[in-house]
Amino acid sequence: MLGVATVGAPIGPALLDRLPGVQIVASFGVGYDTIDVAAAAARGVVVTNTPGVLDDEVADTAMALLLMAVRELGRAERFLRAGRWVQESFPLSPSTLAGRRLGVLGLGRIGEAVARRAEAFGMTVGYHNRNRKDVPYRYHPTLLGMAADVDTLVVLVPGGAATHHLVDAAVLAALGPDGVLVNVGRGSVVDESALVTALREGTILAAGLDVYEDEPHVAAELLELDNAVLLPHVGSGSEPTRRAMGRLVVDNLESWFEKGRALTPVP
Ligand code: NAP
Ligand code: 8YV
Repeated sequence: MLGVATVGAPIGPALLDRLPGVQIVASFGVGYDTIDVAAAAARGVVVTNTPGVLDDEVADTAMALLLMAVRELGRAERFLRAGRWVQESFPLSPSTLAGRRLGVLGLGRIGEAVARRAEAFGMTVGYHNRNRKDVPYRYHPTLLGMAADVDTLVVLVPGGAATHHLVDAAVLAALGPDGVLVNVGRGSVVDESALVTALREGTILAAGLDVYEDEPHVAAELLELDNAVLLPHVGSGSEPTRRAMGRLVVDNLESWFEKGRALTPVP
């Protein structure tokens, strides 16, 4: 076998050693935290991902989660479907979107697409990356500092050891009681048990999640919380976007085997 196309399957040294002829691992997705890139590089194996073609879809999902969380829209729909509208009005949401102060943890390709949308919704935008960028948004050198300055945190850093539990109890507390957390990055970035406590005790207002620590298993404590909007990792999940991702996987394989050059190798 000369090439492997994968959808999030763990790829490490043991598997690579069993496939000594492999030249390329073409992953269906932009995040590649399940692939041991160093082990691949050490064996001369190229790893590719699908950057860029899903930015708008995932950013739209982040905004949908944010709106649903702030305006309690999932809860409102459940209320209507339960036939309760004929007896009572749905309560007013305690908070609103316009005027919110957004902090993006991971202002990369998708983070910038979220920032553009947030501006159009009347929000101010700041960000925390390891490196400052040439963008018109306020840079925060620390995540805790940013969390203290904003009331809305959208997580878009990659998964992996370097970002594990970056969003912990202290960061959540700093967001404050009107705080909203949206995670479309990776579940491992957020300390889920600290998040459950914060949502339960009202340390923050609400959360919107597309990703979890133990997918596809979602903690029972999260399922019980009305102020958590929960999606099953569908950030990029439209047919057009998944087709574009699939096309890029194939284009990478074709380019590698025809021209000896991958189109979107990971760093
Ligand atoms: P990207 O362009 O590489 O952006 C990632 C950003 O995170 C970069 O700006 C990077 O800046 C920052 N970053 C990385 N490590 C950091 C750290 N330790 N602390 C602070 N900032 C850090 O990636 P992208 O294409 O926007 O995708 C981002 C992630 O979204 C993916 O890795 C994936 O996990 C997730 N995703 C989820 C879905 C979904 O369906 N929910 C779909 C697509 C992608 P610096 O290097 O300067 O730190
Ligand atoms: C999934 C994603 O990879 O691109 C990513 O990093 O998280 C998603 O697009 C995709 O759903 C395939 O599993």
